[in-house]
Amino acid sequence: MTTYVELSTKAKMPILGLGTWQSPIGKVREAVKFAIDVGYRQFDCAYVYQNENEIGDAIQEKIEEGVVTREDLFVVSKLWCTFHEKSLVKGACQNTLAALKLDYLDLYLMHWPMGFKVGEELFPADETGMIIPSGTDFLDTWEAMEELVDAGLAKSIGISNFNCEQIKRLLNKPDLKYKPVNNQIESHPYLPQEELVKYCQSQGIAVTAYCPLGAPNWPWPKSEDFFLLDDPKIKEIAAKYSKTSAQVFDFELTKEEMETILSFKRRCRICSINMCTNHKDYPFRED
Ligand code: SBI
Repeated sequence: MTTYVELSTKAKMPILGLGTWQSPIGKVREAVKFAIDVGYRQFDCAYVYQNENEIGDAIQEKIEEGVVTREDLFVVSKLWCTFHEKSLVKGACQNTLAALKLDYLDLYLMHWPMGFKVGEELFPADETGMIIPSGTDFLDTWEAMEELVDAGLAKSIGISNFNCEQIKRLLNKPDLKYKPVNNQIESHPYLPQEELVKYCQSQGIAVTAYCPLGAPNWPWPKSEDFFLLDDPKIKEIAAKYSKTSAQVFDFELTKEEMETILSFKRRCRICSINMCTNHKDYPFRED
């Protein structure tokens, strides 16, 4: 049975999605097909993951097999930072749609509030290794994303990695046509981001957590190397229910157990994307 969260557009978003970052070409097709077979209905994709074509093949196969219909699925993708110029947004979305072999996305997110220099390189860097920004403003990029809704390319639009101030700036845009329905942010017991979550929810913005298990396969060193799934307190709670640390969906924790998990003193951001600290719209400056 799929459990949903209702977005401000009234669309129903399955609460559990398959993340596809680092799911390699040659393997992601089987992963997506298997996920559909076992009941996943939300797929979290992005242009920058460079695997959307194979994900599209898998989705098409499962639709052709009659296992699911397009309407059963909730497909999310994200506008990459090198496409923030207003003139590039529609083409970027159409590229993603062509790769996924879909005629609409259920949700299209602005992957980061930061625009990068236009070009083939996904992370254009200067000789010191720091990002080369574009001169774009995310408010303008948002206007181009609003047009995707009117053109029928995206049912809903949202944001990712936006901090509170940036969300306020977007919501206060005088001629805002569509509010973001979702903010996808890093959130796990070592960085629950309760204030940001509460603020988003107070504004009708549903929150999606990324790295919810502490990113055990993170490809780079973590600021303070940690393995959340090995945390003794998490293991203790898991053992009580005869579960693994990662299995959290078919049973309920007590209020006290939730409090224990939310009161971890250790605070670690995994995805701090340090090469962008020079960017005017770098979102994590305050911590
Ligand atoms: C990539 F495809 C390459 C690098 C990279 O670093 C930061 C984290 C990120 C991202 O921006 N969104 C992700 O899901 N992973 C990423 C993705």
